[in-house]
Amino acid sequence: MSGELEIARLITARNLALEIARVTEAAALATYPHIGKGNKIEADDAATEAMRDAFSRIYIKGTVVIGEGELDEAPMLYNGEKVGRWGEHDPEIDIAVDPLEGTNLCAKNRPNAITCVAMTDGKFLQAPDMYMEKIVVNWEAKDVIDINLSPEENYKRVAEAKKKDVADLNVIMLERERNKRFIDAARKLGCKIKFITDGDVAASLCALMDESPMDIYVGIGGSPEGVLSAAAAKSLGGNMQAKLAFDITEDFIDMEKMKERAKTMGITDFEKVYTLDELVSGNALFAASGVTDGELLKGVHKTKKGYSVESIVMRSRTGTVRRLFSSYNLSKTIDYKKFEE
Ligand code: VTB
Repeated sequence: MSGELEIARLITARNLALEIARVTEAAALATYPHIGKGNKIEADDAATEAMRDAFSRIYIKGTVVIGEGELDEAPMLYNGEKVGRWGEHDPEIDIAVDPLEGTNLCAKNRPNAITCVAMTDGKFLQAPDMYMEKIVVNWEAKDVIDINLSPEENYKRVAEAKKKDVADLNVIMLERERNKRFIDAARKLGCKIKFITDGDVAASLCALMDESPMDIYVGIGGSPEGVLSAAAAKSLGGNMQAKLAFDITEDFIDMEKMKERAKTMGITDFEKVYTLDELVSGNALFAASGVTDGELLKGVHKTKKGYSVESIVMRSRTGTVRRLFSSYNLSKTIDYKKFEE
């Protein structure tokens, strides 16, 4: 076998999701001193720094396309930052990160703070960091959702697809005034609502995974979180639709400015429905690690020997979902630097 062929074989045989789990793990471990300490900025900074450092050891030509913000507002993992080793034969990958999804949840030690990374060999939707209306369901209901229909109609269709009474439908959403029409429709039909204070990537995972009783994630959250959720939806064979929310009437948002920004990113149709393939084209990878104990992932804990952290990794090409429970033994901590010279 020629050298090139061998390299090509090695590259395609790689399951990057497993390597990426070490990146989300590193970020989760770094949040440990900040869990429940009331300072979300410090927690986020620690996760971001650790995630960036962990990426520097991965053999990819990575570009952060959805990161902590634009270069002028985010010194690390900013949109456009190159990460990875950038070796000659390394694969080119677009990356979306949320080093700490649910900074408030971490600072207040509430459930479901996670660290997450998504990757694609295609493209992620490029949108401004703004609000996005989302609907996420698992494989059983993937063909019945339509974000342009009323929430009521979507709840009924999902209940029917999942062969359950609409009164047993578990709807999960952010508890926000802007979600009123999703709440009213669920109340009218008598669905069960699970309100979360923050963290709609974890909530989307709940709607997607068979381990959780949640049936549908709906409502308006962040657009970067939407893209990360889409990578999970694609990997798990579920579905997601989204629309950028240009009609939010909250004082602190200047919608005209948002529209201008969107236009510079090539978005001119403000009513456009984004399908799963438009949110993430190509193959998707998704990895997340728990920060605080949650429904799907245990958080980071101190153990007698070091730390423990739980992660989940998945990819769309094969549909494999892996759970990793990692115990770190601090007495054997490796000094990676010495292998890199
Ligand atoms: C959303 C949601 C995130 O913050 O961005 C939310 O997608 C912000 O909403 O998961 P508000 O502006 O109403 O607070 C999270 O919940 C956490 O980053």
